[in-house]
Amino acid sequence: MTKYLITSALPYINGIKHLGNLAGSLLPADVHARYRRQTGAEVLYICATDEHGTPAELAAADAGVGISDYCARQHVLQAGTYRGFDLSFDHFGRSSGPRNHALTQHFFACLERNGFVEERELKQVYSAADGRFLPDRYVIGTCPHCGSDRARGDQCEACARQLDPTDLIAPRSAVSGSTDLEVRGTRHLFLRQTALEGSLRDWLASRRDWPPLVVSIANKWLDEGIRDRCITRDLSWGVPVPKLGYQGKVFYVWFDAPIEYIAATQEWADVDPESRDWRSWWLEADDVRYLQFLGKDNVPFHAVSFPCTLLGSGERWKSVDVIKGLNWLTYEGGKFSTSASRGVFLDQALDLLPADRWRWWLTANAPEGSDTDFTFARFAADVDHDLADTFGNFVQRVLSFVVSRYDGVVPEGPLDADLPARLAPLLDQLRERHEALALRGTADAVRAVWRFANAYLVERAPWTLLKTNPAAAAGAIRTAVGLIGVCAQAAWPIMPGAAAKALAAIGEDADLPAFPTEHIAIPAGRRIAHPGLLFAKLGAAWAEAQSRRFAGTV
Ligand code: B3M
Ligand code: ZN
Repeated sequence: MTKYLITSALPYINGIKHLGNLAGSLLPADVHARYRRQTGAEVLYICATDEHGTPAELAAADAGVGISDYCARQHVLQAGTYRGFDLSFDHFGRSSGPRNHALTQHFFACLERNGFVEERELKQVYSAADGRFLPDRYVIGTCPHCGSDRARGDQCEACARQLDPTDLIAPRSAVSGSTDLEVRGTRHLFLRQTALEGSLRDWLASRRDWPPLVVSIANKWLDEGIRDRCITRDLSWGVPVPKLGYQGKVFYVWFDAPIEYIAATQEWADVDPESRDWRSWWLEADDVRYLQFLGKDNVPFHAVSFPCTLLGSGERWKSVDVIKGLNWLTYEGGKFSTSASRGVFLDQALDLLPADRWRWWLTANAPEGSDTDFTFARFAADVDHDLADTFGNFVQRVLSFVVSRYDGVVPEGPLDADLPARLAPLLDQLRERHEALALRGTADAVRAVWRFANAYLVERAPWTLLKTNPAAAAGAIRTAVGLIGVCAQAAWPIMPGAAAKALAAIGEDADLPAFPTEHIAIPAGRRIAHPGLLFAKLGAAWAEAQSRRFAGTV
Protein backbone atom coordinates (compact mmCIF):
# COMPACT_ATOMS: atom_id res chain seq x y z
CA MET A 1 0.00 0.00 0.00
CA THR A 2 1.18 3.51 -0.78
CA LYS A 3 2.14 5.73 2.13
CA TYR A 4 1.72 9.48 1.86
CA LEU A 5 4.35 11.91 3.06
CA ILE A 6 2.99 15.45 3.05
CA THR A 7 4.82 18.68 3.87
CA SER A 8 3.83 22.35 3.93
CA ALA A 9 6.42 25.06 3.32
CA LEU A 10 7.99 25.86 6.68
CA PRO A 11 6.74 29.24 7.93
CA TYR A 12 9.47 31.67 8.95
CA ILE A 13 9.76 32.07 12.68
CA ASN A 14 9.64 35.87 12.53
CA GLY A 15 6.67 37.97 11.63
CA ILE A 16 2.97 37.43 12.07
CA LYS A 17 1.42 35.04 9.61
CA HIS A 18 -1.56 36.20 7.63
CA LEU A 19 -4.36 34.46 5.77
CA GLY A 20 -2.10 34.16 2.71
CA ASN A 21 0.29 31.83 4.57
CA LEU A 22 -2.65 29.64 5.48
CA ALA A 23 -4.11 29.61 1.97
CA GLY A 24 -0.80 29.13 0.16
CA SER A 25 0.61 26.00 1.76
CA LEU A 26 -0.61 25.03 5.25
CA LEU A 27 -4.30 24.57 4.51
CA PRO A 28 -4.01 22.81 1.13
CA ALA A 29 -1.61 20.31 2.68
CA ASP A 30 -3.93 19.75 5.63
CA VAL A 31 -6.94 19.16 3.40
CA HIS A 32 -5.01 16.57 1.42
CA ALA A 33 -3.60 14.89 4.54
CA ARG A 34 -7.10 14.59 5.97
CA TYR A 35 -8.47 13.20 2.73
CA ARG A 36 -5.76 10.53 2.63
CA ARG A 37 -6.40 9.59 6.25
CA GLN A 38 -10.12 9.33 5.47
CA THR A 39 -9.36 6.75 2.82
CA GLY A 40 -7.44 4.68 5.36
CA ALA A 41 -4.00 5.43 3.93
CA GLU A 42 -0.92 5.75 6.10
CA VAL A 43 -0.12 9.47 6.22
CA LEU A 44 2.68 11.53 7.71
CA TYR A 45 2.10 15.27 7.64
CA ILE A 46 5.16 17.27 8.65
CA CYS A 47 5.74 20.96 9.19
CA ALA A 48 8.12 23.11 11.27
CA THR A 49 9.19 26.68 11.88
CA ASP A 50 12.04 27.93 9.69
CA GLU A 51 14.20 29.59 12.32
CA HIS A 52 17.50 30.65 10.81
CA GLY A 53 18.53 33.67 8.75
CA THR A 54 19.15 37.36 9.29
CA PRO A 55 15.49 38.47 9.49
CA ALA A 56 15.01 36.21 12.53
CA GLU A 57 18.15 37.61 14.18
CA LEU A 58 17.03 41.19 13.60
CA ALA A 59 13.48 40.52 14.78
CA ALA A 60 14.90 39.10 18.01
CA ALA A 61 17.12 42.18 18.44
CA ASP A 62 14.10 44.43 17.84
CA ALA A 63 12.15 42.52 20.46
CA GLY A 64 15.10 42.87 22.83
CA VAL A 65 15.50 39.14 23.47
CA GLY A 66 18.17 36.60 22.65
CA ILE A 67 17.62 34.82 19.38
CA SER A 68 17.08 31.37 20.84
CA ASP A 69 14.53 32.62 23.39
CA TYR A 70 12.82 34.57 20.65
CA CYS A 71 12.53 31.49 18.44
CA ALA A 72 11.31 29.30 21.28
CA ARG A 73 8.55 31.79 22.11
CA GLN A 74 7.48 32.41 18.55
CA HIS A 75 7.37 28.70 17.87
CA VAL A 76 4.91 28.18 20.71
CA LEU A 77 2.75 31.06 19.44
CA GLN A 78 2.70 29.74 15.89
CA ALA A 79 1.95 26.20 17.04
CA GLY A 80 -1.02 27.52 19.03
CA THR A 81 -2.39 29.43 16.06
CA TYR A 82 -2.11 26.41 13.79
CA ARG A 83 -3.88 24.24 16.36
CA GLY A 84 -6.62 26.87 16.35
CA PHE A 85 -6.97 26.37 12.61
CA ASP A 86 -7.19 22.58 13.09
CA LEU A 87 -4.02 21.89 11.12
CA SER A 88 -3.37 18.22 11.73
CA PHE A 89 0.43 18.02 11.65
CA ASP A 90 1.83 14.72 12.84
CA HIS A 91 4.76 16.80 13.95
CA PHE A 92 5.50 20.52 14.03
CA GLY A 93 9.24 20.81 14.41
CA ARG A 94 11.93 23.48 14.63
CA SER A 95 14.70 23.91 12.08
CA SER A 96 17.05 25.12 14.82
CA GLY A 97 16.84 21.77 16.64
CA PRO A 98 19.76 19.34 17.09
CA ARG A 99 18.41 16.88 14.53
CA ASN A 100 18.53 19.48 11.77
CA HIS A 101 21.99 20.64 12.81
CA ALA A 102 23.32 17.09 12.56
CA LEU A 103 21.54 16.24 9.33
CA THR A 104 22.52 19.49 7.59
CA GLN A 105 26.15 18.82 8.48
CA HIS A 106 25.75 15.26 7.24
CA PHE A 107 24.49 16.43 3.83
CA PHE A 108 27.32 18.91 3.63
CA ALA A 109 29.87 16.16 4.37
CA CYS A 110 28.38 13.96 1.60
CA LEU A 111 28.35 16.80 -0.92
CA GLU A 112 31.92 17.75 -0.11
CA ARG A 113 33.12 14.15 -0.29
CA ASN A 114 31.46 13.80 -3.70
CA GLY A 115 33.24 16.89 -5.01
CA PHE A 116 30.20 19.16 -5.23
CA VAL A 117 31.47 21.85 -2.86
CA GLU A 118 33.88 24.58 -3.90
CA GLU A 119 35.48 27.37 -1.94
CA ARG A 120 35.42 30.93 -3.31
CA GLU A 121 36.49 34.31 -2.05
CA LEU A 122 33.76 37.00 -1.99
CA LYS A 123 33.90 40.71 -1.31
CA GLN A 124 31.39 41.75 1.33
CA VAL A 125 30.55 44.75 3.41
CA TYR A 126 31.88 44.54 6.96
CA SER A 127 30.54 46.80 9.71
CA ALA A 128 33.05 47.41 12.48
CA ALA A 129 30.38 48.87 14.79
CA ASP A 130 28.18 45.79 14.39
CA GLY A 131 31.18 43.46 14.45
CA ARG A 132 29.85 41.52 11.47
CA PHE A 133 29.47 41.21 7.75
CA LEU A 134 26.22 42.65 6.48
CA PRO A 135 24.01 40.83 3.99
CA ASP A 136 23.41 43.02 0.92
CA ARG A 137 19.94 44.07 1.97
CA TYR A 138 21.18 45.32 5.33
CA VAL A 139 23.37 47.93 3.71
CA ILE A 140 21.27 51.00 2.93
CA GLY A 141 22.13 54.30 1.27
CA THR A 142 21.39 56.66 -1.59
CA CYS A 143 20.48 55.18 -4.95
CA PRO A 144 22.96 56.27 -7.69
CA HIS A 145 20.14 56.13 -10.25
CA CYS A 146 17.17 57.91 -8.71
CA GLY A 147 18.59 59.52 -5.58
CA SER A 148 16.22 57.73 -3.18
CA ASP A 149 17.93 57.69 0.23
CA ARG A 150 16.40 54.33 1.20
CA ALA A 151 17.96 52.08 -1.42
CA ARG A 152 19.09 48.67 -0.19
CA GLY A 153 22.31 46.96 -1.18
CA ASP A 154 20.44 44.43 -3.32
CA GLN A 155 17.81 46.67 -4.88
CA CYS A 156 16.35 50.16 -4.88
CA GLU A 157 12.65 49.87 -4.13
CA ALA A 158 11.96 53.36 -5.48
CA CYS A 159 13.23 52.69 -9.00
CA ALA A 160 13.35 48.85 -8.85
CA ARG A 161 16.96 48.71 -10.11
CA GLN A 162 19.18 45.84 -8.95
CA LEU A 163 22.18 47.11 -7.02
CA ASP A 164 25.39 45.98 -5.40
CA PRO A 165 26.12 47.38 -1.95
CA THR A 166 29.18 49.17 -3.39
CA ASP A 167 26.90 51.11 -5.79
CA LEU A 168 25.27 52.95 -2.88
CA ILE A 169 26.22 56.54 -2.10
CA ALA A 170 26.79 57.18 1.63
CA PRO A 171 26.16 53.57 2.67
CA ARG A 172 25.21 52.78 6.25
CA SER A 173 24.33 49.71 8.28
CA ALA A 174 20.60 48.92 8.53
CA VAL A 175 21.34 47.24 11.84
CA SER A 176 23.07 50.07 13.72
CA GLY A 177 23.05 52.98 11.27
CA SER A 178 26.85 53.04 11.43
CA THR A 179 28.69 54.44 8.40
CA ASP A 180 31.96 52.79 9.42
CA LEU A 181 31.78 50.19 6.67
CA GLU A 182 34.45 48.56 4.58
CA VAL A 183 34.57 45.94 1.87
CA ARG A 184 36.48 42.86 3.01
CA GLY A 185 37.29 39.57 1.42
CA THR A 186 35.59 36.53 2.99
CA ARG A 187 35.62 32.86 2.04
CA HIS A 188 32.44 30.99 1.27
CA LEU A 189 31.34 27.58 0.08
CA PHE A 190 29.40 27.02 -3.11
CA LEU A 191 27.31 24.02 -4.04
CA ARG A 192 28.29 23.13 -7.61
CA GLN A 193 24.79 22.87 -9.01
CA THR A 194 26.25 23.20 -12.52
CA ALA A 195 27.97 19.83 -12.00
CA LEU A 196 24.63 18.32 -11.00
CA GLU A 197 22.68 19.69 -13.95
CA GLY A 198 22.56 16.39 -15.84
CA SER A 199 21.24 14.39 -12.87
CA LEU A 200 18.82 17.18 -12.08
CA ARG A 201 17.41 17.24 -15.61
CA ASP A 202 16.97 13.45 -15.57
CA TRP A 203 15.28 13.65 -12.22
CA LEU A 204 12.93 16.43 -13.35
CA ALA A 205 12.02 14.43 -16.46
CA SER A 206 11.00 11.54 -14.21
CA ARG A 207 8.50 13.72 -12.25
CA ARG A 208 5.43 13.05 -14.34
CA ASP A 209 2.59 14.43 -12.27
CA TRP A 210 3.72 17.97 -11.67
CA PRO A 211 1.18 20.72 -12.27
CA PRO A 212 1.95 23.16 -15.15
CA LEU A 213 2.71 26.14 -12.87
CA VAL A 214 5.48 24.19 -11.16
CA VAL A 215 6.93 22.66 -14.33
CA SER A 216 7.14 26.05 -16.01
CA ILE A 217 8.90 27.63 -13.01
CA ALA A 218 11.41 24.75 -12.81
CA ASN A 219 12.11 24.84 -16.55
CA LYS A 220 12.53 28.59 -16.51
CA TRP A 221 15.27 28.19 -13.92
CA LEU A 222 17.06 25.53 -15.91
CA ASP A 223 16.73 27.38 -19.19
CA GLU A 224 18.09 30.59 -17.74
CA GLY A 225 21.11 28.53 -16.78
CA ILE A 226 21.55 26.78 -13.47
CA ARG A 227 24.15 28.45 -11.25
CA ASP A 228 26.38 27.37 -8.42
CA ARG A 229 24.90 28.44 -5.13
CA CYS A 230 26.58 30.00 -2.12
CA ILE A 231 25.51 27.87 0.85
CA THR A 232 27.31 29.69 3.68
CA ARG A 233 26.85 33.01 5.46
CA ASP A 234 28.83 35.15 7.88
CA LEU A 235 26.40 34.86 10.78
CA SER A 236 26.46 33.27 14.20
CA TRP A 237 22.84 32.02 14.30
CA GLY A 238 22.37 28.91 12.21
CA VAL A 239 23.97 25.53 11.59
CA PRO A 240 27.75 25.89 12.01
CA VAL A 241 29.89 24.97 9.00
CA PRO A 242 32.00 22.01 10.13
CA LYS A 243 35.16 22.91 8.25
CA LEU A 244 38.52 24.28 9.19
CA GLY A 245 38.68 28.05 8.70
CA TYR A 246 34.90 28.42 8.84
CA GLN A 247 34.45 29.28 12.49
CA GLY A 248 31.83 31.99 12.80
CA LYS A 249 30.05 30.94 9.63
CA VAL A 250 26.81 29.07 9.25
CA PHE A 251 24.91 27.47 6.41
CA TYR A 252 22.56 29.63 4.38
CA VAL A 253 19.02 29.31 5.72
CA TRP A 254 17.70 27.95 2.42
CA PHE A 255 20.31 25.16 2.59
CA ASP A 256 19.18 23.87 5.98
CA ALA A 257 15.44 24.65 5.84
CA PRO A 258 14.32 21.89 3.43
CA ILE A 259 16.54 19.40 5.25
CA GLU A 260 14.29 20.11 8.22
CA TYR A 261 11.51 18.20 6.46
CA ILE A 262 13.61 15.12 7.14
CA ALA A 263 14.94 16.26 10.52
CA ALA A 264 11.38 17.01 11.72
CA THR A 265 10.46 13.45 10.74
CA GLN A 266 13.35 12.26 12.92
CA GLU A 267 11.98 14.40 15.76
CA TRP A 268 8.58 12.78 15.22
CA ALA A 269 10.17 9.34 15.47
CA ASP A 270 12.20 10.32 18.54
CA VAL A 271 8.92 10.72 20.45
CA ASP A 272 8.24 6.99 20.13
CA PRO A 273 11.20 5.16 18.56
CA GLU A 274 9.69 1.72 19.17
CA SER A 275 6.81 2.23 16.78
CA ARG A 276 7.98 5.07 14.55
CA ASP A 277 10.63 4.67 11.90
CA TRP A 278 11.70 7.85 10.08
CA ARG A 279 13.87 5.88 7.66
CA SER A 280 10.87 4.10 6.19
CA TRP A 281 9.63 7.53 5.04
CA TRP A 282 12.86 8.94 3.68
CA LEU A 283 15.41 6.28 2.78
CA GLU A 284 14.89 3.86 -0.09
CA ALA A 285 11.22 4.59 0.49
CA ASP A 286 9.78 3.40 -2.80
CA ASP A 287 6.34 2.80 -1.29
CA VAL A 288 6.09 6.45 -0.24
CA ARG A 289 4.42 9.12 -2.33
CA TYR A 290 5.79 12.51 -1.31
CA LEU A 291 3.74 15.67 -1.86
CA GLN A 292 4.92 19.20 -1.12
CA PHE A 293 2.59 22.20 -0.82
CA LEU A 294 4.08 25.67 -1.22
CA GLY A 295 3.73 29.20 -2.57
CA LYS A 296 5.06 29.86 -6.06
CA ASP A 297 8.06 31.87 -4.82
CA ASN A 298 9.29 28.76 -3.03
CA VAL A 299 9.10 26.48 -6.06
CA PRO A 300 12.71 26.98 -7.29
CA PHE A 301 14.10 25.94 -3.90
CA HIS A 302 12.04 22.75 -3.93
CA ALA A 303 12.26 21.88 -7.62
CA VAL A 304 15.95 22.70 -8.10
CA SER A 305 18.03 23.51 -5.00
CA PHE A 306 16.81 20.90 -2.52
CA PRO A 307 16.83 18.14 -5.18
CA CYS A 308 20.48 19.10 -5.88
CA THR A 309 21.29 18.56 -2.20
CA LEU A 310 19.58 15.16 -2.21
CA LEU A 311 20.99 14.00 -5.56
CA GLY A 312 24.49 15.24 -4.77
CA SER A 313 24.57 13.32 -1.49
CA GLY A 314 24.76 10.07 -3.46
CA GLU A 315 22.46 8.48 -0.88
CA ARG A 316 19.02 7.12 -1.65
CA TRP A 317 16.85 9.85 -0.19
CA LYS A 318 13.20 10.18 -1.03
CA SER A 319 12.59 13.11 -3.35
CA VAL A 320 9.34 14.86 -4.03
CA ASP A 321 6.79 13.19 -6.33
CA VAL A 322 4.37 16.09 -6.67
CA ILE A 323 4.76 19.78 -5.90
CA LYS A 324 1.54 21.70 -5.53
CA GLY A 325 2.53 25.34 -6.01
CA LEU A 326 0.05 28.08 -5.22
CA ASN A 327 -0.29 31.70 -6.20
CA TRP A 328 -0.88 34.64 -3.85
CA LEU A 329 -3.78 35.70 -1.76
CA THR A 330 -4.23 39.46 -1.91
CA TYR A 331 -6.24 41.53 0.54
CA GLU A 332 -9.04 43.82 -0.65
CA GLY A 333 -7.26 44.63 -3.90
CA GLY A 334 -3.72 45.04 -2.50
CA LYS A 335 -1.01 43.37 -0.48
CA PHE A 336 -1.21 42.19 3.10
CA SER A 337 1.11 44.48 5.01
CA THR A 338 2.44 43.80 8.49
CA SER A 339 3.98 47.25 8.81
CA ALA A 340 0.76 49.06 7.79
CA SER A 341 -1.37 46.49 9.69
CA ARG A 342 -3.35 45.95 6.54
CA GLY A 343 -5.20 42.67 6.21
CA VAL A 344 -6.22 39.94 8.59
CA PHE A 345 -3.52 38.12 10.49
CA LEU A 346 -4.05 34.60 11.69
CA ASP A 347 -4.50 35.30 15.38
CA GLN A 348 -7.01 38.06 14.57
CA ALA A 349 -8.87 35.77 12.20
CA LEU A 350 -9.35 33.23 15.01
CA ASP A 351 -10.54 35.96 17.37
CA LEU A 352 -13.21 36.86 14.83
CA LEU A 353 -14.45 33.40 13.93
CA PRO A 354 -13.54 29.77 14.52
CA ALA A 355 -11.49 27.95 11.88
CA ASP A 356 -14.15 26.40 9.65
CA ARG A 357 -15.38 29.45 7.77
CA TRP A 358 -11.81 30.54 6.99
CA ARG A 359 -10.84 27.04 5.93
CA TRP A 360 -13.89 26.73 3.72
CA TRP A 361 -13.51 30.07 1.97
CA LEU A 362 -9.76 29.75 1.44
CA THR A 363 -10.20 26.29 -0.06
CA ALA A 364 -13.20 27.19 -2.21
CA ASN A 365 -11.27 30.24 -3.47
CA ALA A 366 -7.76 28.80 -3.33
CA PRO A 367 -5.20 30.83 -5.32
CA GLU A 368 -4.68 28.01 -7.80
CA GLY A 369 -4.94 29.20 -11.41
CA SER A 370 -4.31 32.82 -10.47
CA ASP A 371 -4.07 35.04 -7.42
CA THR A 372 -7.18 35.32 -5.23
CA ASP A 373 -8.40 38.57 -3.73
CA PHE A 374 -9.86 38.25 -0.25
CA THR A 375 -12.58 40.77 0.55
CA PHE A 376 -14.80 40.64 3.60
CA ALA A 377 -17.84 41.27 1.41
CA ARG A 378 -17.21 38.16 -0.72
CA PHE A 379 -16.16 36.14 2.28
CA ALA A 380 -19.33 36.86 4.24
CA ALA A 381 -21.63 36.39 1.26
CA ASP A 382 -19.97 33.08 0.28
CA VAL A 383 -19.83 31.47 3.70
CA ASP A 384 -23.37 32.61 4.51
CA HIS A 385 -24.56 31.03 1.31
CA ASP A 386 -22.55 27.81 1.42
CA LEU A 387 -22.34 27.11 5.12
CA ALA A 388 -25.40 28.73 6.69
CA ASP A 389 -27.90 28.36 3.84
CA THR A 390 -26.73 25.11 2.28
CA PHE A 391 -24.87 22.76 4.64
CA GLY A 392 -26.08 24.22 7.94
CA ASN A 393 -29.63 24.60 6.75
CA PHE A 394 -29.87 20.97 5.70
CA VAL A 395 -28.57 19.67 9.02
CA GLN A 396 -30.85 22.07 10.87
CA ARG A 397 -34.03 21.18 9.01
CA VAL A 398 -33.56 17.44 9.21
CA LEU A 399 -32.52 17.28 12.86
CA SER A 400 -35.16 19.77 14.02
CA PHE A 401 -37.74 17.60 12.30
CA VAL A 402 -36.44 14.47 14.03
CA VAL A 403 -36.65 16.29 17.36
CA SER A 404 -40.12 17.82 16.86
CA ARG A 405 -41.83 14.86 15.17
CA TYR A 406 -39.97 11.79 16.37
CA ASP A 407 -38.81 12.77 19.86
CA GLY A 408 -35.20 12.92 18.71
CA VAL A 409 -35.12 9.26 17.63
CA VAL A 410 -34.45 8.17 14.03
CA PRO A 411 -37.81 6.71 12.91
CA GLU A 412 -38.42 3.27 11.42
CA GLY A 413 -39.10 3.53 7.69
CA PRO A 414 -37.79 2.23 4.35
CA LEU A 415 -34.67 3.91 2.98
CA ASP A 416 -34.99 5.50 -0.40
CA ALA A 417 -34.03 2.76 -2.85
CA ASP A 418 -32.76 4.77 -5.78
CA LEU A 419 -30.90 7.44 -3.84
CA PRO A 420 -27.53 5.58 -3.65
CA ALA A 421 -27.27 5.41 -7.44
CA ARG A 422 -27.94 9.14 -7.77
CA LEU A 423 -25.43 9.98 -5.08
CA ALA A 424 -22.60 7.78 -6.37
CA PRO A 425 -21.42 10.02 -9.26
CA LEU A 426 -21.15 12.99 -6.89
CA LEU A 427 -18.91 11.01 -4.55
CA ASP A 428 -16.80 9.76 -7.47
CA GLN A 429 -16.37 13.35 -8.55
CA LEU A 430 -15.31 14.34 -5.04
CA ARG A 431 -12.65 11.63 -4.99
CA GLU A 432 -11.34 12.65 -8.41
CA ARG A 433 -10.99 16.26 -7.33
CA HIS A 434 -9.03 15.30 -4.21
CA GLU A 435 -6.80 13.00 -6.25
CA ALA A 436 -6.10 15.87 -8.66
CA LEU A 437 -5.20 18.16 -5.71
CA ALA A 438 -7.82 20.54 -7.09
CA LEU A 439 -8.82 22.64 -4.10
CA ARG A 440 -11.52 24.80 -5.63
CA GLY A 441 -12.75 21.76 -7.50
CA THR A 442 -12.94 19.77 -4.26
CA ALA A 443 -14.99 22.48 -2.58
CA ASP A 444 -17.28 22.57 -5.63
CA ALA A 445 -17.75 18.82 -5.35
CA VAL A 446 -18.55 19.08 -1.63
CA ARG A 447 -21.05 21.83 -2.36
CA ALA A 448 -22.66 19.60 -5.00
CA VAL A 449 -23.25 16.92 -2.35
CA TRP A 450 -24.85 19.48 -0.02
CA ARG A 451 -27.09 20.77 -2.81
CA PHE A 452 -28.11 17.24 -3.66
CA ALA A 453 -29.11 16.66 -0.04
CA ASN A 454 -31.16 19.87 0.09
CA ALA A 455 -32.83 19.01 -3.20
CA TYR A 456 -33.71 15.56 -1.87
CA LEU A 457 -35.44 17.09 1.11
CA VAL A 458 -37.41 19.51 -1.01
CA GLU A 459 -38.35 16.72 -3.43
CA ARG A 460 -39.56 14.34 -0.71
CA ALA A 461 -41.07 17.07 1.53
CA PRO A 462 -41.47 14.75 4.56
CA TRP A 463 -43.42 17.45 6.43
CA THR A 464 -46.20 17.12 3.81
CA LEU A 465 -45.76 13.39 3.33
CA LEU A 466 -46.30 12.91 7.04
CA LYS A 467 -50.00 13.71 6.62
CA THR A 468 -50.65 11.23 3.81
CA ASN A 469 -48.03 8.50 4.23
CA PRO A 470 -46.28 8.44 7.63
CA ALA A 471 -44.18 5.36 6.82
CA ALA A 472 -42.80 7.00 3.68
CA ALA A 473 -42.16 10.24 5.59
CA ALA A 474 -40.24 8.31 8.23
CA GLY A 475 -38.20 6.55 5.52
CA ALA A 476 -37.37 9.86 3.86
CA ILE A 477 -36.22 11.36 7.15
CA ARG A 478 -34.13 8.33 7.98
CA THR A 479 -32.59 8.64 4.52
CA ALA A 480 -31.96 12.35 5.12
CA VAL A 481 -30.20 11.67 8.44
CA GLY A 482 -27.89 9.35 6.50
CA LEU A 483 -27.31 12.18 4.04
CA ILE A 484 -26.19 14.44 6.91
CA GLY A 485 -23.48 11.86 7.51
CA VAL A 486 -22.44 11.91 3.85
CA CYS A 487 -22.46 15.73 3.73
CA ALA A 488 -20.30 15.90 6.85
CA GLN A 489 -17.85 13.20 5.76
CA ALA A 490 -17.46 15.05 2.47
CA ALA A 491 -16.86 18.32 4.31
CA TRP A 492 -14.46 16.98 6.94
CA PRO A 493 -11.09 17.52 5.20
CA ILE A 494 -12.00 21.18 4.66
CA MET A 495 -14.17 21.88 7.73
CA PRO A 496 -13.28 19.35 10.40
CA GLY A 497 -14.97 21.28 13.22
CA ALA A 498 -18.51 21.58 11.90
CA ALA A 499 -18.29 18.21 10.19
CA ALA A 500 -17.39 16.52 13.47
CA LYS A 501 -20.29 18.24 15.24
CA ALA A 502 -22.77 17.05 12.62
CA LEU A 503 -21.39 13.50 12.72
CA ALA A 504 -21.44 13.36 16.50
CA ALA A 505 -25.04 14.61 16.42
CA ILE A 506 -26.16 11.59 14.41
CA GLY A 507 -23.96 9.10 16.26
CA GLU A 508 -21.38 8.52 13.52
CA ASP A 509 -17.57 8.48 13.86
CA ALA A 510 -16.49 12.09 14.32
CA ASP A 511 -12.79 11.51 15.10
CA LEU A 512 -11.71 10.12 11.77
CA PRO A 513 -14.75 9.97 9.51
CA ALA A 514 -14.43 7.63 6.54
CA PHE A 515 -14.32 9.00 3.03
CA PRO A 516 -17.94 8.84 1.82
CA THR A 517 -18.37 6.18 -0.83
CA GLU A 518 -22.07 5.50 -0.35
CA HIS A 519 -25.18 6.57 1.47
CA ILE A 520 -25.18 5.77 5.20
CA ALA A 521 -28.00 3.57 6.50
CA ILE A 522 -28.65 4.96 9.97
CA PRO A 523 -30.36 2.33 12.15
CA ALA A 524 -33.90 3.22 13.17
CA GLY A 525 -34.17 3.84 16.89
CA ARG A 526 -30.86 5.73 17.15
CA ARG A 527 -31.13 8.82 19.33
CA ILE A 528 -29.75 11.98 17.80
CA ALA A 529 -28.35 14.96 19.72
CA HIS A 530 -29.27 18.21 18.05
CA PRO A 531 -26.06 20.28 17.80
CA GLY A 532 -27.85 23.64 17.59
CA LEU A 533 -27.12 26.14 14.86
CA LEU A 534 -23.86 25.21 13.10
CA PHE A 535 -23.37 28.53 11.31
CA ALA A 536 -25.00 31.83 12.20
CA LYS A 537 -25.09 34.25 9.29
CA LEU A 538 -22.48 36.99 9.21
CA GLY A 539 -24.32 39.43 6.95
CA ALA A 540 -23.24 42.46 4.93
CA ALA A 541 -23.07 44.88 7.87
CA TRP A 542 -20.60 42.61 9.66
CA ALA A 543 -18.50 42.45 6.49
CA GLU A 544 -18.42 46.23 6.13
CA ALA A 545 -17.40 46.71 9.74
CA GLN A 546 -14.51 44.23 9.41
CA SER A 547 -13.40 45.70 6.14
CA ARG A 548 -13.10 49.13 7.79
CA ARG A 549 -11.38 47.69 10.82
CA PHE A 550 -8.64 45.89 8.86
CA ALA A 551 -8.09 48.54 6.19
CA GLY A 552 -4.75 49.55 7.73
CA THR A 553 -3.09 52.83 8.49
CA VAL A 554 -2.53 54.12 4.97
N1 B3M B 1 10.34 29.81 5.15
C1 B3M B 1 9.69 30.75 2.97
C2 B3M B 1 8.28 31.11 3.24
O1 B3M B 1 7.74 30.94 4.33
C3 B3M B 1 10.34 29.65 3.71
C4 B3M B 1 9.88 28.29 3.30
C5 B3M B 1 10.85 27.26 3.67
S1 B3M B 1 10.38 25.69 3.09
C6 B3M B 1 11.71 24.70 3.38
O2 B3M B 1 7.72 31.64 2.32
ZN1 ZN C 1 16.65 54.14 -7.24
